[in-house]
Amino acid sequence: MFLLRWDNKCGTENGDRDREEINGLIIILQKKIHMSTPLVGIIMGSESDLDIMKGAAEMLRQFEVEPELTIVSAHRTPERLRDYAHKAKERDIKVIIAGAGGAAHLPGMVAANTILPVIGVPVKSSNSIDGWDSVLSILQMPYGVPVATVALNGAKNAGILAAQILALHDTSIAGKLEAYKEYQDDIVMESVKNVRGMGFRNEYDR
Ligand code: RP5
Repeated sequence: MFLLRWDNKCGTENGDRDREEINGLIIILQKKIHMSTPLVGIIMGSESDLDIMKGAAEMLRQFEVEPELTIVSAHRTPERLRDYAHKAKERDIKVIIAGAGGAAHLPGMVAANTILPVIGVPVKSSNSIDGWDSVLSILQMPYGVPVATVALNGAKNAGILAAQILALHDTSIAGKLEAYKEYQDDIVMESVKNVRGMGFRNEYDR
């Protein structure tokens, strides 16, 4: 529709004004499209990780960051892994959250193939030895290829950490993180009141 109006009026005074208007609209649309491209990529080795990994997406949504989320398996889809990691930066992803269980090489291999920060989430999966296998696989990255590892099943913290990284250049996300900290403070103070109400002595909060 824009182009039709543009074509019809080209060369006239009105046409010049319309063209400026249209160029302005195009810039706004481009900015909107840019804003809506995902800034955080959440990937996991298997659909069986989703129950845990969706926690990262839920947390990011609290800060009004809509991430993308998909399955990328290091050992079942090694080419997809390389491709995802290589293209992430040019796709404007700023942080990758990667979760896996068992011999969890996904976060490390993604980190090996991109300069973006990678947050690793060890998942306690069905094939796991109490989660230690994935904790150590993700945590103990050799020198040169870091993966910021959160706790076992700590996808929610991965979401918060990703938001904190984005907040370095986004005051709106930073504001939401501040509010989240205050909310956590309020929750604890509510518990302090509850516990006190149960008759326990507390001289500190007198
Ligand atoms: C890992 O193996 C996955 O990340 C998952 O945690 C675990 C089990 O995968 P499935 O056998 O359930 O697909 O690669």
